[in-house]
Amino acid sequence: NDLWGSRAAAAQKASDPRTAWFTQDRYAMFIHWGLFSQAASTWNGKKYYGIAEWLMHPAMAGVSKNDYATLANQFDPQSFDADAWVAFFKRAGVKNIVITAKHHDGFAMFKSKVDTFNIVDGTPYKRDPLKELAQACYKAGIRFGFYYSQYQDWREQGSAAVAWDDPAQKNSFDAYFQHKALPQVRELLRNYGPISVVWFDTPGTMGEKYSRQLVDLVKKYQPQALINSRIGNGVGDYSTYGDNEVPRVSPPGVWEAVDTTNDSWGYSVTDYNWKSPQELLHRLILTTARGGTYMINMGPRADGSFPDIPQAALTEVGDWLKRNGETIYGAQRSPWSIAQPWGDVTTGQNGLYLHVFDWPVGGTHSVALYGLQGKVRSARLLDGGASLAVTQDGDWTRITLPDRRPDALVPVVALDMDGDYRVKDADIIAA
Ligand code: H57
Repeated sequence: NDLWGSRAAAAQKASDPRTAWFTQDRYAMFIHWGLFSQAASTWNGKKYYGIAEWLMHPAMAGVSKNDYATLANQFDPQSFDADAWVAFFKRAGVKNIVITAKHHDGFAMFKSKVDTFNIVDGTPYKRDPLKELAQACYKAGIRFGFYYSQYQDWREQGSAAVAWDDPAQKNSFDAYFQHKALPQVRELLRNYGPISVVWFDTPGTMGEKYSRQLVDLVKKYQPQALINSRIGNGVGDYSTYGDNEVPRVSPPGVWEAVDTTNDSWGYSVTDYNWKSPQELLHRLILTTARGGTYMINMGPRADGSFPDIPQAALTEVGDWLKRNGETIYGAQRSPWSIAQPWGDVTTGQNGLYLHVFDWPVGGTHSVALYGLQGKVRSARLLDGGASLAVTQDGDWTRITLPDRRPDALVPVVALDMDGDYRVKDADIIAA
């Protein structure tokens, strides 16, 4: 069972020029928004503690599809404001977004002629938020992509590995796929302007011919759009790692880490395990340092507003990026394939950026690099500019830091170099 989709095939596509923006931009936002946001991990007054968008599943509340559909009667996101969302994306410093057009619950957050179980035809709201958001993103220069659950659709009997209503009503996967999945993806590709990414999820046992049909559709209407590896069967353009997984060793090819701001993806009243601003920034840096693109998820409330804690956290990361963005946007992976004991490294136009997560306390305040072959011309604090002493002695390069840790969420040391970033042992950080 190929839970996350084949990653290996995407490695060969590293030089595909269509992926250039994706590896330049480095930072994207994922939005999980749907009927599950309305339930927010509760059902009939009882609280559930799994991921909110899985509420319907028997592993959580096990809600029948008819009961679940009653959520649509109340779904009325009057606080949704596409321009306000986009202003937040800008402030957060993301360059691309991916929003759930249809999650496993089968509810379309866009106007669909294929199935009335959609936000325009099935709720009091009657507006198409994806249309408004796509337009607002386009105006502001934010790329727009969508998530579509191609394999699991718990509305459609038989399309998921699990079906808990009436097994007698089971449709075949093929019927669901031809009559709902393909035509809905076609609607999304035709009616929302330029699409940056088509993000599929958990292909499970879906056959290769289905993956190929989806690729053909994307190529026909949006040839520039990138497809993630969770389309299954190795036909995607880039590799998506596991949910909340930042790889420890630099992977080959074009890839992405996908993370939540807490543990749930959809808005949940039971999940307060928010990552701190610093933790989020560390994970963005660790991903960039391994050569990947980082996509961070937010789950808006059903009314279209964002919860305060992750919104504030992502704003802080955005403020850091305003002052230090050159270490992320357009930056390349670290010459080392793993992180340093004190933080991590990215490669810029003129040298290396050392992101110091753990400021040394006591002794000589220094960070050390093992095995760097090229000459370091000078070192300075990136934000503030104070120049720092550097020594290079055999295998060790040492930079002396000020005693007092700068106030930044993550202080950065910029090393000015001549372009020689060879290291003696890329996967060894200390002798
Ligand atoms: O959309 C988000 C994320 C991007 N991928 C989706 C998730 O909803 C798939 C997550 N699947 C993880 C998984 C594996 C086994 C079952 C869920 C709650 C209760 C039981 C489960 C989850 Fe399990």
